[in-house]
Amino acid sequence: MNPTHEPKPNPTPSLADSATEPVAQQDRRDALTRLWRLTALAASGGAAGAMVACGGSGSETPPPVAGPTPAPSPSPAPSPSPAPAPSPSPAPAPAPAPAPAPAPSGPPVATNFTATMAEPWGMAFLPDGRILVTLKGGSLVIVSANGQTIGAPVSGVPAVVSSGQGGLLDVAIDPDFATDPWIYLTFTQAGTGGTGTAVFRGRLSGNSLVNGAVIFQQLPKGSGEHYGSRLVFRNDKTLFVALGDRQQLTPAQDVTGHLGKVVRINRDGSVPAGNASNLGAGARAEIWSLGHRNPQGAALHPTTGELWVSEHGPQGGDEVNIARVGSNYGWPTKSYGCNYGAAFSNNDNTACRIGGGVHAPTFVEPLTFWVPTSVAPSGLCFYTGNLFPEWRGNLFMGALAGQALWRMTLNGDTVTAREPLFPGARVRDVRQGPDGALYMLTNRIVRIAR
Ligand SMILES: [Ca+2]
Repeated sequence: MNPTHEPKPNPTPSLADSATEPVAQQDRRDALTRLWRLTALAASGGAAGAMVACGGSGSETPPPVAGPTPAPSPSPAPSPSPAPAPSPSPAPAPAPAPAPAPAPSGPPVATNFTATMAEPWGMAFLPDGRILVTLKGGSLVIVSANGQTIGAPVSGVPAVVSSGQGGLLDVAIDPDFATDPWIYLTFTQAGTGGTGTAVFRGRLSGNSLVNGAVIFQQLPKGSGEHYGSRLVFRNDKTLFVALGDRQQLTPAQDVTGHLGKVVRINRDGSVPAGNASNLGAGARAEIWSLGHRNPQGAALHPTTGELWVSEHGPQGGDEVNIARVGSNYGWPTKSYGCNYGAAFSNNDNTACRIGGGVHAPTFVEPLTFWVPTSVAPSGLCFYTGNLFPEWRGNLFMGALAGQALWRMTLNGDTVTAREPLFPGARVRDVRQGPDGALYMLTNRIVRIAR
């Protein structure tokens, strides 16, 4: 990869590649870090809004911001301006004119939006502002729009194998949810040969899923971790499913199976036209792209409509990629990370990188990667809201081991800078709310607003 894009190795995740960041950003990050530490424990909900603006449902248009505006209330002001006319009578002291609606300003503040939950994994906003949250142990719950109530488990969810990284994983709502309320789930399914990721859908009716069916199964099943998985609807209403390699390595290059692949299916599980056509005889028709290790973040780019994914590297080598049809991302042949236990010094892992690290020309280079250690990337979200105009078009990524929310600035498809925000918790998922706030999933939902 172009060396100018390569992050500087640094042992401290919170300072990684700081050399690429403008000084002002570093100062800002330091301020944010202090702010987060101050506010992390301060429980104070805010109003929530409705519908997801990133993550699982790409075909939705970002709703107008109508949610919680910062404190100064733009009340229905009768007097539009400080009355310029000289008042003939000095008598009644005019009420102070309400301030005009303020432009969003002030630092981002993270507050606890919900109580803690048991191993939450994925979340999706419903059109009415409530939030679906999966719990890895096997439950789907609905959080009220104000974050105050976590409902009883939704019935009709399939039985899952909750062990290690497996369980009930991602959730997405149908692009046409308003008229046909299908919910889609990824989960760890038992079957011949072991376990595998599968996709289930059911119609949400009250606190139940009805008409439920498994619409896709990752094959072959087996043992190991690395289930993936994220669900993202493309603008044509087909469904991307990001699938891990199950720690089996070479099957990520085997086109007769679904391990280490992004697949694309129709909402009923059938196979749409337009998937990879360059993979030769015997290739699975669902395959969109291959050579992925364990993609646990995915989001649709708001203007290009392309699928961006984050995936875990081994020891270092976490990546962000644009998953393009028929493209091969190199695992397990190439990685900027090293095999577990490989030694390196001075934060320079170049000598132990798998296959030398460099992907091109045989495979697609990552847009950005993390070395020499892993941050363990999870959910992805492009910010398109109005609450943080300075963040519009940025890519956000949760980090588990790295315990932060990463913000990446982009110039087209190039990651131009990145910084970790709100350190101190494992961030499993991140979504934009209809109010323009960011909602990150740690062991609860945390709302980032100003
Ligand atoms: Ca790769």
